[in-house]
Amino acid sequence: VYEVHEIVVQKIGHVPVAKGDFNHLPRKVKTFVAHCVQLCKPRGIYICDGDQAEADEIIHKLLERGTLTRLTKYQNNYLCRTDPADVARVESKTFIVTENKYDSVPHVREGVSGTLGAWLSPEDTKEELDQRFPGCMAGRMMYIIPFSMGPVGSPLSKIGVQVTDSNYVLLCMRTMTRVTPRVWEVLGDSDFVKCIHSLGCPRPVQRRVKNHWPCNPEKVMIVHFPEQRKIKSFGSGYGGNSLLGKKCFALRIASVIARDEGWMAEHMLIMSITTPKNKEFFVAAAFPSACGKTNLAMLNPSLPGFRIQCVGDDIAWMKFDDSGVLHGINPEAGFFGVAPGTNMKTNPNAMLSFQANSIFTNVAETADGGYFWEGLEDETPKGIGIIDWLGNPWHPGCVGKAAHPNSRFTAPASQCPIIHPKWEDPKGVPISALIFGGRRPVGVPLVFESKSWAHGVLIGACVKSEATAAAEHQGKNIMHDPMAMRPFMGYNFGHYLQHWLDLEKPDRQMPKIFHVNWFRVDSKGQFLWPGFGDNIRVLDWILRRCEGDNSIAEETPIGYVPKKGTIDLSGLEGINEDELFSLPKHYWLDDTRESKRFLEDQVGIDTPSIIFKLLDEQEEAFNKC
Ligand code: GTP
Ligand code: SPV
Ligand code: MN
Repeated sequence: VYEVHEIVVQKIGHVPVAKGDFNHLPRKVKTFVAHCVQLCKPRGIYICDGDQAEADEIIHKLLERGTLTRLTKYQNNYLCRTDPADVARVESKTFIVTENKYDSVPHVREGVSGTLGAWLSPEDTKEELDQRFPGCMAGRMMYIIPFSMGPVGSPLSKIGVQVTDSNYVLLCMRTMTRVTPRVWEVLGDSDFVKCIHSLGCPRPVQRRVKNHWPCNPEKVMIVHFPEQRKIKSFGSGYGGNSLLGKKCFALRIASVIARDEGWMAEHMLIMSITTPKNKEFFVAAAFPSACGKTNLAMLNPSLPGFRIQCVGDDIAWMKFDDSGVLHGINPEAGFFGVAPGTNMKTNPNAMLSFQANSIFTNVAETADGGYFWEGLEDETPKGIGIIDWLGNPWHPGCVGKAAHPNSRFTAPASQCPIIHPKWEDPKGVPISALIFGGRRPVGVPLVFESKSWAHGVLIGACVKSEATAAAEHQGKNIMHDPMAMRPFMGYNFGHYLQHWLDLEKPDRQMPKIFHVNWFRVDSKGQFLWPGFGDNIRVLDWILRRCEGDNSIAEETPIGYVPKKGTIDLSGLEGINEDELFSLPKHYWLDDTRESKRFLEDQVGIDTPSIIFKLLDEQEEAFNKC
């Protein structure tokens, strides 16, 4: 025990400890930090405690430097404009490193380039990292961040330690994870996930820093060592590249831990729906990046009598308990949500979550100290001056967008008006249904249900979506994004499908599996479904199926679809049910064959045979139609 006010003068080698007590860190953490210091050569180390004074100090520094601007319209809200070259995840520079290649990625067909994760050999990785990390923090502070994914001390939670030379990253990690010295106590002598992040801009800087946002886009590299439970990220300060608790740990590393320990780490929201009969259900849903998870998780229902509460909006860790019920937690503590499109009509609960203590990255700014992005036109004073995400004057009708399409808000989940009282329950919440979805402009009905657990795994494996701005992909092409996990797989996707299949056991209550599509369009390109709050109508049908109502569904080759008139459309006008639910035979024959080709090409011999069998059955059934 040491006095809070005692000045601890410590050094690791020649590097001074600017804050915290190195000697009181758990032994394995000391070894890890000493290794990072030796490698990265920072000017000092700063052991974070997660308290408010720390946040105030960091914010003050970032304001002074110009990385953050205060948004004076709200309480403790800030705008950050990044280097325009550092705005999204960089999938092409993200790798999994294992001794055996096929532990990381499937056997891809010869001549085809793999899309389900990228493997790098330990030798090549070492060569690449040796060109980046030595001395990479020269002249910068190294922050040591203790964090818990999931409630501190919950049996479902996991601990990580991130070192970073970015205080913006520290600020966001404080919101997105639980940063507290209690983590050191819970950790003791156990192992933790080692996270090393650097902006890749040692001082004196070699490249011109834009927007007070040091980064190194030419040398970005994000590597995962699942066997060593270690992550190294270089060159980017942006979200999924730098907040290592999120996609790197909670999905890529955790999916491997989950396979080893018999649970699931998924790119899923978790929400609760209470029906007018006062019955509560929890569901988890997986949509690819920027396809509607945050919006669904906080939905404002348009049908009377329903109540929605949010548990999480991006990642779910789920495990079957002793009585065979799947329980899920949200391992995160905040929302890192897509800003454009968010407004009081589409997602009032998100809007209310970020009125204070939030950070806005790459949005536009109004002259009265507010945020602005596409979708806020009706909620922004007319004619007010606007500065776009690049720092230039902007007005409606300008060529470019005001906010970057992947601009984001970072807000504490505790501020969400509909956060579930059990969102931090260490046991998690019981999951009744799993829902997949994506942006599918043609062919795919509003909702359908799998015929079995295995068939649901097939539906997940066939998830496709129009590309979005969350990563570096361009254009409107439809990409496969199986289980909404394509960019987040930590191991061989074929083995992952087998893991899902193996989860089914006779003594378990397997959740029902569904697929939804809010994005089908008519011949003029207009959405056929209003979406957002009206998605409650689809959830209502899903829950009636979970309760065993067999009168509302009919079997088709792709699974069960709603019988006509069984989705509550009361109060909605002009819904073209026939078009919304049609299953064009030729579209689906092509789609089934294309999915089969995709799995043959991308997953090859690693594909569980039942998956091909079910696809063949689907093709045969359509041929008979
Ligand atoms: P990540 O944070 O990248 O994982 O994204 P997400 O899956 O949480 O997506 P989010 O809810 O942020 O939505 C992304 C975009 O889709 C936003 O621009 C939304 O306005 C839009 N969107 C969400 N739900 C709907 C819907 O039901 N209908 C339509 N048309 N658009 C939607
Ligand atoms: C996603 O792309 O799915 C996100 C944003 O949630 S990021 O954290 O950058 O991955
Ligand atoms: Mn996401």
